[in-house]
Amino acid sequence: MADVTFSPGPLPRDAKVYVAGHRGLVGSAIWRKLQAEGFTNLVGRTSAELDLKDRAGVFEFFAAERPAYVVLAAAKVGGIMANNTYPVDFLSENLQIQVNTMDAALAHGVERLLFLGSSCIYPKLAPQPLKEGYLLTGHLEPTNDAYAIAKIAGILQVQAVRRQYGRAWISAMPTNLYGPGDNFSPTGSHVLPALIRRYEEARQSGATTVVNWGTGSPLREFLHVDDLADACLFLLEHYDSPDHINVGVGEDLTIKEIAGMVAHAVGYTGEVEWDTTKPDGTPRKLMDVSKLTAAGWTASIGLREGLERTVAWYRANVVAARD
Ligand code: GFB
Repeated sequence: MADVTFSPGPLPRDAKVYVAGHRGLVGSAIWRKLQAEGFTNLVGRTSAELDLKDRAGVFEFFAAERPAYVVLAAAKVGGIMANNTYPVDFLSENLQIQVNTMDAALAHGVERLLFLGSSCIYPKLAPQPLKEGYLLTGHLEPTNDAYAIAKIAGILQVQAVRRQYGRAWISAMPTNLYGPGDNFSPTGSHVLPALIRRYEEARQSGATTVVNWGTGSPLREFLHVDDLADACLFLLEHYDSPDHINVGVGEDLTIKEIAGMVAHAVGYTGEVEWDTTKPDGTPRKLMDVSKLTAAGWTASIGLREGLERTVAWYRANVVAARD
């Protein structure tokens, strides 16, 4: 902590904060959180207004806006099939977004930046729960190695900026996320929104069978995105280290179990089949959250409650928008 001019403590509520990716699942939750906490000078750009892959455009944006703080929540993200099918896009687009944003933030004097990664940075067969120190100790899960490599590069860039320039930049690695504003595309989404949509559509149409992907036996941990947003502000105000820090709930369940919870939350009572030609992905990725817990933060939204809220959001926003 001695290598930086930033001192952890409350961020001034009138400071200019740039939330990169403020329309996405994570960025929009962080935006809501900062607004609720009284931040009055938030800056965001849609991808149509500012393409973070456009290096010159990103530098122009930073020169004009000069944010004091940056939350880097912009990324190309997707579920297991999207990652597996489009590795070039996940590698190249994420590297460009990160490098451009961090280079421009460095050039324009940003002292404090939070970079967000993912639990898929850890080796496929790492011991569980995943401690931060397991990074780069083994082979990655092949279905998302391209995305993981981009995120690992981001962690390294944050560390390099700290080492070379003494800036108080930090990295947080959230576990699998869900919540309002998620992508509910049947082929591109993560498992939770996919199940919510599939079960809801089956309930509405009276279908008696749904087909999920894989064997249902992999274990996953789910964090509500509003909890992540709360953790992000906590970290911006309290955490200052070159080492990335895990953000999760510290508990996981099988995909079959989560499917049962989604069926209950949605009110689907039919049969469930498993298409084992679809990939399972990594068998387990449970975060060790002891570092974050010791720092003073724990998640507060239980999975049952979070699921009910997400189903309600889906019905009010996605289903209603289609009707
Ligand atoms: O959420 P998910 O796509 O991502 O899939 P990962 C989790 C598990 O749910 C896998 C199963 O075992 C899937 O086979 N699953 C069952 C389904 N039915 C479905 C379905 O309809 N859709 C989806 N998507 N899955 C991603 C990575 O891995 O996790 C990203 O690809 C990122 O890089 C993200 O890190 C958090 O947890 O396997």
